[in-house]
Amino acid sequence: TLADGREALQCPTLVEDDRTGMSPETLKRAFLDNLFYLQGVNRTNASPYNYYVALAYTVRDRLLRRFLKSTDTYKQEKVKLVCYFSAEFLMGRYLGNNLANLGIYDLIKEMIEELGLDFEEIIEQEPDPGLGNGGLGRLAACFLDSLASLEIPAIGYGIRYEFGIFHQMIQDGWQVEIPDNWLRFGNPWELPRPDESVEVKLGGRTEIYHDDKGQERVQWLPERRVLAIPHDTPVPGYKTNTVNALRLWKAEASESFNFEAFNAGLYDQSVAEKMDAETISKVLYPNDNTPAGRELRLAQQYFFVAASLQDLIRIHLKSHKNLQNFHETAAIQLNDTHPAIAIAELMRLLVDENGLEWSKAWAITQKTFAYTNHTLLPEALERWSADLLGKLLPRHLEIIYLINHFFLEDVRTWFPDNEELLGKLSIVEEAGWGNKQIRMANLACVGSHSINGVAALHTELLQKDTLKEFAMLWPEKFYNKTNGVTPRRWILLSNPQLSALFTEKIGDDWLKDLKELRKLEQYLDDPEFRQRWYEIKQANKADLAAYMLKTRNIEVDVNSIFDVQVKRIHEYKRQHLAVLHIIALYNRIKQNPQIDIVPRTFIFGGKAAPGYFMAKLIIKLTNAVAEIVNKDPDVRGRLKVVFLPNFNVSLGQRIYPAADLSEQISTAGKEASGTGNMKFAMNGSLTIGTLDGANIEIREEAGAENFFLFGLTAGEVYAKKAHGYEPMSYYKNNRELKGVIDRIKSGYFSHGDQELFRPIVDSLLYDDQYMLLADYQSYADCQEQVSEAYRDRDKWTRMSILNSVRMAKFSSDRTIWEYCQEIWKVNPVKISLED
Ligand code: GPK
Repeated sequence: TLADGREALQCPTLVEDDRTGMSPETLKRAFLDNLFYLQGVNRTNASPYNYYVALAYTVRDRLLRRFLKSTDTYKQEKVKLVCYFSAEFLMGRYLGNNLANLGIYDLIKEMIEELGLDFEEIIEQEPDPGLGNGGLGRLAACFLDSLASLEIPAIGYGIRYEFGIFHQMIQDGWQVEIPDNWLRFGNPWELPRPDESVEVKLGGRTEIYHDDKGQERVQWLPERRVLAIPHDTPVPGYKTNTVNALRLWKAEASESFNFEAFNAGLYDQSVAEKMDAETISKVLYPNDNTPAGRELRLAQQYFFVAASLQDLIRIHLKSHKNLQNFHETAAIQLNDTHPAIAIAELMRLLVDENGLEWSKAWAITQKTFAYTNHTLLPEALERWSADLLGKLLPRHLEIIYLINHFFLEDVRTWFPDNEELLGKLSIVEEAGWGNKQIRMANLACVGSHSINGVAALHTELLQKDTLKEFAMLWPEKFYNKTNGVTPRRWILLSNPQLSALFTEKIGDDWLKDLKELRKLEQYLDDPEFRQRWYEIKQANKADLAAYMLKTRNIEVDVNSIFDVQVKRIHEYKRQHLAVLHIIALYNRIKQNPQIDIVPRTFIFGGKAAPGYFMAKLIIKLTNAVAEIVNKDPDVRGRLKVVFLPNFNVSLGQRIYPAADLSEQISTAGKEASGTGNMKFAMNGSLTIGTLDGANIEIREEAGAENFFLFGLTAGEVYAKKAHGYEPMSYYKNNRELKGVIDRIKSGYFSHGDQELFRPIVDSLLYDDQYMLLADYQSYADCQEQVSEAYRDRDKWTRMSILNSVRMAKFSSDRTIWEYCQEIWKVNPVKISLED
């Protein structure tokens, strides 16, 4: 009998469900079961990776009920879904985050350790899913965490790249790129949903025809079709029942892939076409703040957008009879212009495929979309040549011309005889010789009800400069939404010791409401609290020091200032300004080996776009300076320079908690917001920065006295350029600066080669687009203030505490709440687990 069976198996009469139970015994049993039955290994031969997979499935099982409940509730209650359209989602590892958000991190850690296993090692088996380049992709990931944590029905739509951002190695000081084959061993977090696949058309031509009512209409006769297969990854909120989906599309050849060719014996041709289709989701373009301009990139953009809109229309039509109120089902946020082709695609779906009248379709489209701009760099604004766009998407090109036609007609009635204005607003740029360019930012502005920047200064400059004609036309469409980051990943997960201190003093409400941290200001004058604060920072520095020793074989002093700049390598971000300062300190020591200098460890990390020559040369320069400085006996360990290869989300989690000083030194007016700046400050780093992006707001929140400010303002940069900036005069008039540049020029860092770094030297002396020389002295002086402040440990610790506890504004929960109230007009929906 059953009872006997239970006895024989020594099961208790009430067996907890192995897939949902949360008791330590059940979790342990589930974990070992997943090791044995899913992977065919046991305790004697399992690898750390096997343990990771077993744990991942144990955790995924515990997400699924909430996941399905969330989806069902959204369907039943016909909620408005926030749809975040993004070509990038830089999610970082899931395991630790999912454990933390489920509230079982400590429980699982204990269970693993009871089995005699190394929890940290298991966490690190997971490949870091790098489906993004930098800030823009990571922002999308922080937003998904906040949406779920705030119980907002939402879905992230993007591309399931088979290869994410390349793995960076440093060889002989140069960046070397290695393909990131992150799916090689499978991905336990994703659920493929082949039954919800859709077809995406590409190429071909259009044709006019007459419908049953004799109406003239247009149809698209595509040249090829690819299948889009959704893969869902559950995204749990922090201690809520809400689990939203990240739905990423994989491209495959259509079922019917060239059957004719196949039957005609052209087997190789049909296989080639299959490979062609799969190419679309093969690899992430590794560009940040510069468009790639390649046909395949446009195909990627259209592919995921077309699949996502079909998905949303399917969802809508399940509970509505037609598409008249589509905008009540989906609030679509365009993460930059990468998905902006969605505007033309929705028009095509409504007009061509669903027979709506143009004006009606246009009203729905504008009510559906909202556009976020992420950059002021003019060269970073996406433009597609009309020829290229028309070849891949012939119908969309026609629709864009029509949108532009009706739009410019309106503008003409509002502002007669203003050809210049028309030229600026036009979606189509006439670049001469019949060479037309489609301006995606203009398309995004015209097709959206909301246009937002990502920090106060950025939004102001968009309105005054980059998009000023649109701001004049539609001031009410413009919003500022200062970026934020999730405190779950960027404090709780990355800095467990600091988190424990927070929770010990004020409870754990801060994880859902970061304003709570303000309560810690009461401990500012408590020497014991400051001591613990200091010790936590030192412990985090020791961890990073051990990592640097292990990975780079460089020994550093944990009592030195950990001076850190981690972000994509770009001239506007000015990593080379920090390098100039290092060389200045080096020169001071060489001139006076006895000089009293506060010891510093300069830590750099970041990837350069593979085709960006100057960025790669800046990496080489940094490593060349490191090589000389680190081994010079005169320096005697007072300065160390470390370039940490392959900066990614996981490495960020190690670095931010260990930093004393956060370098946010972009030319004012160039960095839209920055988000690393926020992660550093939350973890108690002090910032040295310009009045750029969100730095301005960080300084406002922390207090000007707790921030190291230097450099020209955006207005001053602009004025200086207007009056004819001459970098050479700074070189000639500043002895220290001259000494620094001459040192590079002389070949001192390049084994005597005076050519290697000439492009950097020449660009500084003869052009200096980003005004490093103009800002140099102010930066060097400010760094002296940093050193003096660090000499006074108590003072430094107080400043560190105040920075950290005053960062509530930069929780992405605040950012997302503002989007919800002002742009998307959505509210939380509670998910009940009762049946
Ligand atoms: C902006 F334009 C772009 C881009 O292509 N990639 C990217 O990461 C960044 N960004 C900005 O450079 C940051 O200032 C900003 O904080 C981030 O987007 C998120 O808004």
